Amino acid sequence: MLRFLTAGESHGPGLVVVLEGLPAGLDVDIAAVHHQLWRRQQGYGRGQRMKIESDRLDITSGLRFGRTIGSPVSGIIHNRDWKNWQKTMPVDREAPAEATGATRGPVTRPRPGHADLAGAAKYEVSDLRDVLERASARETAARVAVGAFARQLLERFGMRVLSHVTRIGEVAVADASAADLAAIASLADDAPIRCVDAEVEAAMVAHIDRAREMGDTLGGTFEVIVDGVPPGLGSYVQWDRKLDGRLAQAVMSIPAIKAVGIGIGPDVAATPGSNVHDEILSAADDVRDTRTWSLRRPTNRAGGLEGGVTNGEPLRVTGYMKPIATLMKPLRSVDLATFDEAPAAIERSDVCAVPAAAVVAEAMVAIVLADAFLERFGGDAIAQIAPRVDEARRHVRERFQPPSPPSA
Ligand code: EPS
Repeated sequence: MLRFLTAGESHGPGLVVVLEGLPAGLDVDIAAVHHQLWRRQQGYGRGQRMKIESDRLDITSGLRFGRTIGSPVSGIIHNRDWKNWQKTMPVDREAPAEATGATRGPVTRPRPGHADLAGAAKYEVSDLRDVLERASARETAARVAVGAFARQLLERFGMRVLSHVTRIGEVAVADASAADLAAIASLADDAPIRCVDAEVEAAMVAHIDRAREMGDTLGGTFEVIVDGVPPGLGSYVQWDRKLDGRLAQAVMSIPAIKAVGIGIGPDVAATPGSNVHDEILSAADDVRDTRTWSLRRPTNRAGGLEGGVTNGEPLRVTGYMKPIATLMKPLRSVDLATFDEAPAAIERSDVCAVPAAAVVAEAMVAIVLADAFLERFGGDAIAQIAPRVDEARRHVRERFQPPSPPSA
């Protein structure tokens, strides 16, 4: 329903996005798109590049008077750093006479953990820059721009996308799944790590400082949460329609993400069923939320998905990020020009980008969820979708409630 492409090299002129499938009639807050791009640039542990960039999406189509018109939304995020790379990254055989920046020699020592070596084997290039420019996580800025539109569609229908960082290297919050939504929602966007526990956050910052001093890098984990999700998105009837699988693919596709968990994630393997599955209780005796069904779940270890279908509980998706592959104290590698053993190349880089990855994962989750939402309720225009959503809500509310007492 919703599809997008991105293009662009890390040190080229910019990143281009094309997003197709947004219904017409969605009021878009363009400042909010820029705000998401800004959020991705925050976080303790980022390197010098983020001081150069100030990402904004220059929108070229799809909107008129701030509203979607059903046509593809497209735009470009200009790389401010481009002015320093015009002689290294020209598109033509020779850089134009007016090109600025340094002329850099070829990169020949692949970094263990980066796409350098595998990419060189695949595309048969001798300068690893041809690989690393596109493999760079700079591309995630484009995904955040796309995600910002998906997120506004979800918000229009009462969903809210949040995230928080739960581990940096050895330092972790005690129980990530216990963090409450209000605390996560109130995290400041410019907090150093965006962790709900201030003491743990201070220890995370110190951990990153130590890693930087050692010339090392750190990974970690983050959780993305979406509340207000209607039950019934995704499906169990075919493998590629299971929403947990689609979310895992989307989050795993973010550079450096090596595992994805839904709800309590990998802990399910070591925990008995009685402590994994979330009981289903009647909400009849509780203060009932009249907007939804008369059922409640005392726990949400399943992370809002059962059978690959949303179950009305908040969606909880955890991403596990490996440490960044560029080490200032490099690992051993081989110079592919001479075949001598040599330390891996050092490219300017970040020490830790877990807080940024959390923002990127919010975008990817929003895109997948918006796609599943449009599958269920989709139409060409917001005006067609809104009554379908209302009707489904009413149906769920009426279908799942205690039978009325027999009339006398
Ligand atoms: C990256 C290396 C660094 C990061 C970059 C990802 O860039 P540079 O080589 O220009 O210093 O800053 O991330 C971004 C530019 C970004 O926008 O997130 C890499 O090798 O993946």
